[in-house]
Amino acid sequence: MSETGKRRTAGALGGLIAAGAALGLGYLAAELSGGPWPVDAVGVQVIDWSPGPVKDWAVRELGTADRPLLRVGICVTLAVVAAFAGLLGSSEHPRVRRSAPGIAVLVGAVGIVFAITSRSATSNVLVRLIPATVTLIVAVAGMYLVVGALRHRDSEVEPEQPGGFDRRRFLLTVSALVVAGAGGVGVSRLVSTGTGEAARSTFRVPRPTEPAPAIPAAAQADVAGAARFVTPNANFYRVDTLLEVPRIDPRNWELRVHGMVDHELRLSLGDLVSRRLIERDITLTCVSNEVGGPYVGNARWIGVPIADVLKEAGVRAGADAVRSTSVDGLTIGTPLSALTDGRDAMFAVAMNGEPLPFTHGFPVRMVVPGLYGYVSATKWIVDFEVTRFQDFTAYWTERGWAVEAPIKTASRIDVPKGFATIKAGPAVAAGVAWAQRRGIRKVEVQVDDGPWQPAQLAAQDTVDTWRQWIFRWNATPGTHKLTVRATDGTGRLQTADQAPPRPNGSSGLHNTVFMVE
Ligand SMILES: Nc1nc2c(c(=O)[nH]1)N[C@H]1C(S)=C(S)[C@@H](COP(=O)(O)O)O[C@H]1N2
Ligand SMILES: [Mo]
Repeated sequence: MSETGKRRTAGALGGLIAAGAALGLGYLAAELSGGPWPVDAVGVQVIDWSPGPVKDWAVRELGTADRPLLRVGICVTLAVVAAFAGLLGSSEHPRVRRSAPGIAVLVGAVGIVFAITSRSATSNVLVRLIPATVTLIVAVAGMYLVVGALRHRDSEVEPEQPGGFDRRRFLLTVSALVVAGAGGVGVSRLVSTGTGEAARSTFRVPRPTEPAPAIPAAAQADVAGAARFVTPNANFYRVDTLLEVPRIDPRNWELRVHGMVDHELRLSLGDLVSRRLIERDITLTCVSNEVGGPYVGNARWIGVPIADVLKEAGVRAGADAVRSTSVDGLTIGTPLSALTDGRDAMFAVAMNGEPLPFTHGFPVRMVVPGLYGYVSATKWIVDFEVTRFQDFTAYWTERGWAVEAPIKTASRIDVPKGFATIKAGPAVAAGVAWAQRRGIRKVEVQVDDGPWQPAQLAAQDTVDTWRQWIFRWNATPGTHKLTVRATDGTGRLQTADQAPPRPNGSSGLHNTVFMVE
């Protein structure tokens, strides 16, 4: 490779490394300040701008991997731009060279704009600016250093190599940048578990005033590969629209209850949990769940009945909805009737005996039995406004999802999995069925195109939880199919009509095809 070629390669590499250092130190600044990492600020804006079909595709094809992939996509884009800037920075022409830090300024400025405008866990603009500003400064400074190290020094250092550059200085510069960037990420890993967890652990799970009855032992279907009746927090599905996870300090949290009420309330976490607390098993389901999909989970929650708080605030005549807002500004609209009709709608503070995990809404989220999460389960809630549906639109309804969305009766086969191979002879299938608020009365399974046969039902915990089922049959060699359907507690059979998740939840029957040997 010619000296010029080497310098160009070094330039591209140096640009990449300068960008990496900027992102690494920006990440540390985000961790320390609580402001958004600029990559996440851009990512959240991309999420908000994505047309419905794109988002549907991402949820369907990428599942929960969509978030890391979005980050990777943005970083790869930045890497290309940074390498290009570095390449320009290796030019012999001073004016071209200067465009390298110029590009860093431009890209950094974009980061600053998104840090201010996009949804994020902090509303304080100054805090929002910190990580983006650090990123910009490091990016520009890094580019300057790289460009400086690449300026060719024909006569002085290596006169015998025209077009060459000071390799020692370049190596020192990029090494320093690598150490800075990697150090930033490394240190932020250390402090992230520390600071966040310390704040979360200041909150002790309160004793429920009304403990839930013990879960019947027979509610758990003991079949290898079937879902656990209670979903462990670590395995609980997560659906939201942020890349960073808000880590609210419980000491600073406050819930504002206002709108069409007689008395506005401002509740600290202490105020909230000093009220009557109920403990309930409730199964959450996401409207984006495809037939047979994983976005459903069952947990034991402790919280304050929302009806109690509404009563205290005094709901004015004419209200029919609540608009709740999470710390990042995302809004959810819930029918007032679902919060006052006697079901166990709550401001939840505990999930399976622990404070809510950060990913599931710490310190407080809503849980409303019978409604899909996007119209009821506001995580990181900070604002609760009693209002009318005609007076607002919520985040998801602005994106083509239904305003009201009760959960549809559904059933799922967990074993045998699709494309599994099982042994011929007596075989066992198992799964779950749910119809929150109505309960499950019957589950039936069809082998190939045979008759519908009743499955054995595990004990029902409550009408708000899913119910497990087991089905035994004699498997004969070959490729076979099982199909499942449920009947809810009102006697209504689950519909076989296929519907996609949008606008108000998928429907259709789940089946699995597998091999018997
Ligand atoms: N703040 C906030 N709350 C939210 C969401 C969100 O994007 N932001 N997503 C909702 C959706 S669509 C669902 S299905 C549930 C999922 O709750 P989980 O992530 O705890 O399982 O949270 C709901 N609450
Ligand atoms: Mo959802």
